[in-house]
Amino acid sequence: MIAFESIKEVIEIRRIVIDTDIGDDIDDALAIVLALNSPELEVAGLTTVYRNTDLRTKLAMQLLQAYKRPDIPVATGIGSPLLAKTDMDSIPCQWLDEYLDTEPNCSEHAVDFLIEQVRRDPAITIAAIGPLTNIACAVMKAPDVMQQANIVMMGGMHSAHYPEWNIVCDPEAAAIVFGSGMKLTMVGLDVTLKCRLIQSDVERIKHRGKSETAFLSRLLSQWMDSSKHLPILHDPLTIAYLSHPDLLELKPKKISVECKGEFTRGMTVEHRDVFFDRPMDTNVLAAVDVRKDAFIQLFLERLL
Ligand SMILES: [Ca+2]
Repeated sequence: MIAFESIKEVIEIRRIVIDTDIGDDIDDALAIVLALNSPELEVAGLTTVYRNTDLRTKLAMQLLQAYKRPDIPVATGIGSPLLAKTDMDSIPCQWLDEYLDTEPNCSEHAVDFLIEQVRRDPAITIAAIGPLTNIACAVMKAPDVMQQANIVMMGGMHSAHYPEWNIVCDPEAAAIVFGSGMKLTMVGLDVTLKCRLIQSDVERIKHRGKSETAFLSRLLSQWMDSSKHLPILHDPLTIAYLSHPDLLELKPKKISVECKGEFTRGMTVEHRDVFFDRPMDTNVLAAVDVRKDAFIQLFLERLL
């Protein structure tokens, strides 16, 4: 059997920062744990975004502590969308019964943290699994630095018209990111909706019995009691793609974010030349298909 450290020596390690809205859907926590359990990935930091980011930071730190990685910095980011209205008093993570009562371990603002990470290591990947407010602000603050950034984001949909959550929460931020010229890979509902856990998968996670999974099991139980449905692995698929790119089929596309439409605000719109069935000047690599069974197997192996 090859030791974990030996594996780390022979595989190419990809450094990532995860920009997350952990605390609403359970899939952010599942995605972060998947990243921590992937020897191909080195998590250089987490940044929090959308609504009550102080609370999200506490939850992220609690999760890192459960997995014995309190050394990973968690930088708190922007709660308010650029222009969209949201209820800033609403409490995310209201399904969680307690929070870690400690000071944040990173005093740097998430936007500055992201810029600094890309400045120091342009090969780093930002895994964006929440609304794109922090990343849009980083682009506006340091466009030359962020032009080098590699963003892999969960969000949007190109095969149907639907206002996906991460885009619709801050369409203007998404429009800035899609129009920025950065290397952008979009893992949208087109593929993530195919990746659902079944009850027996959840039971295996809940009853794993390892000390580090006890906290995740508690989150999962409380979230399912509140949401009344099984997890869909939107954010974990985005993380799995970083260690196993062959899980997704990608195609270059030209995609814009609709910010004005009466019925279409927050939707991602694909531009196509319908006469010759070809994309126009492309700005995004978009996931068009997923090896679902291979992904679910990988996900469960890594979590368990
Ligand atoms: Ca998320």
